[in-house]
Amino acid sequence: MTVLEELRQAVIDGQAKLAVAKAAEGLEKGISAETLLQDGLIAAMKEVGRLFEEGEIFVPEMLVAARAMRDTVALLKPLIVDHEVQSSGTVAIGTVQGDLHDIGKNLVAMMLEGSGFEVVDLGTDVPPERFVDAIRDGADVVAMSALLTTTMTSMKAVVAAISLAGLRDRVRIVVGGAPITAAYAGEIGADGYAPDASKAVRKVDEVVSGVLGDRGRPDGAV
Ligand code: B1M
Repeated sequence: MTVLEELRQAVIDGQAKLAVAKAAEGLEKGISAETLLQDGLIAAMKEVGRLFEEGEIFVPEMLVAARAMRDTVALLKPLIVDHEVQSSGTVAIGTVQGDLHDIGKNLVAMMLEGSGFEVVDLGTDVPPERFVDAIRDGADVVAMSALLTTTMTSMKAVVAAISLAGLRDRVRIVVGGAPITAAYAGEIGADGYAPDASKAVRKVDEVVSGVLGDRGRPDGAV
């Protein structure tokens, strides 16, 4: 097996220490942190999702795999931030109400931080009013993540709560997560959608600097 295959297997098996060791070995062998993240960790979580869907593993196995991924991301974190994008502003990020998935959200937060944004991490299962409070506390961008088809509808509730509070003109809203699409972002009145963490940084950068900042014109929905 290659180091990448061993890394993937360690994450799938929920062996955190082994996963960290394999990532370190990969780095030593000259594999980039981005490759270890994409082709190792994220690929492993996709496989975990497949195994869960097919009834071969259950929630506890998903949980230990998630922990193995988190520990390994901590090792790679200093190496995978995008230093190219120069930007500024405060982003309040959270996984929407009812949803406990935080790995993707954490990756987005990490890359935003590495790109010069101030990040306020609201955590998981975040109710609409906490996003509203974060804007009152000075957030320029609200970034929402959802992994479940049953919770993605909470994004609409957040946009509505922001409008109801009279704050819609003060903030840009960017959304993402496995079930989210650009069309859905447009439907709920968000300013942008990104399919992955590095594109989320670019999207936040764009909406903050006004490149795509017109209200109601998320990319793909124009
Ligand atoms: Co859950 N889970 N889970 N889970 N889980 C999924 C999402 C699922 C697809 C698995 C499956 O059936 N194949 C399925 C959802 C089905 C659906 O809704 N259609 C599912 C289910 C059903 C559930 C439960 C309901 C299971 C149960 O209890 N019966 C339950 C729900 C709990 C809850 O939230 N209320 C549950 C629980 C869990 C665990 C807690 C065990 C664990 C999460 C641990 C944690 O996050 N701390 C877990 C895991 C690990 C998964 C899978 C296997 C992996 C998710 C992950 O971390 N992926 C997942 C299967 C899958 O995704 N294939 C699955 C890696 C991560 C890097 O990717 O989060 O997609 P992702 O983030 C990506 C992009 O989406 C994007 O950037 C990242 C990549 O760079 N992105 C953004 C994310 N947020 C963004 C925001 C942006 C922009 C981009 O802008 C703001």
